[in-house]
Amino acid sequence: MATALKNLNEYSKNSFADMSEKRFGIVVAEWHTEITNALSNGAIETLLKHGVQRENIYLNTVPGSFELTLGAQLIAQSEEIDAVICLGVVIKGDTKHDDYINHAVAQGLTTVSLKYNKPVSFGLVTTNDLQQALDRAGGKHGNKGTEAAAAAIHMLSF
Ligand code: RBF
Repeated sequence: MATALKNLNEYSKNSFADMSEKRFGIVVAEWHTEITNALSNGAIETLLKHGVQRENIYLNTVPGSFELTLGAQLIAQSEEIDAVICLGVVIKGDTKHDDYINHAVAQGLTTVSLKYNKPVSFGLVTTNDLQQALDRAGGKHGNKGTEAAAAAIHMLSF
């Protein structure tokens, strides 16, 4: 569904469980850092807003979005961590690299989530250009980092 039609920033927080003892790993890709930093800030703000303690948020970086899967797995395997939030931006170029990366990450994060029975949020912004990415990192289409954090909280309340 298009972001313009559905924006998880509008979620209701009433039905979420107590997050004060939950531990979150955030994995952020280092490509397009002006955008991934905004996603990461959105995710952290959302966790704090829902009562997560600052010391229970573990921020890690990976070189690019392709590495989000291994980053997620290394964190998810820790018994201390309740949920993983993965953030990255892949912008379409002249070649099909975006397709390969995006599909690999979608499949990889699904696998990690099911393997460890933990929420692993897919906060990968996949766009045609930089402006579309900015629009989704605190711009007119909200912040996908916020949404990824909200999705993790939602699933921990499942
Ligand atoms: N990583 C990203 O996070 N976003 C990108 O837009 C992106 N574009 C790439 C384009 C090409 C042609 C290649 C080869 C890699 C790109 N990567 C990108 C990096 C990728 O996720 C990964 O870090 C590297 O391929 C090393 O495994």
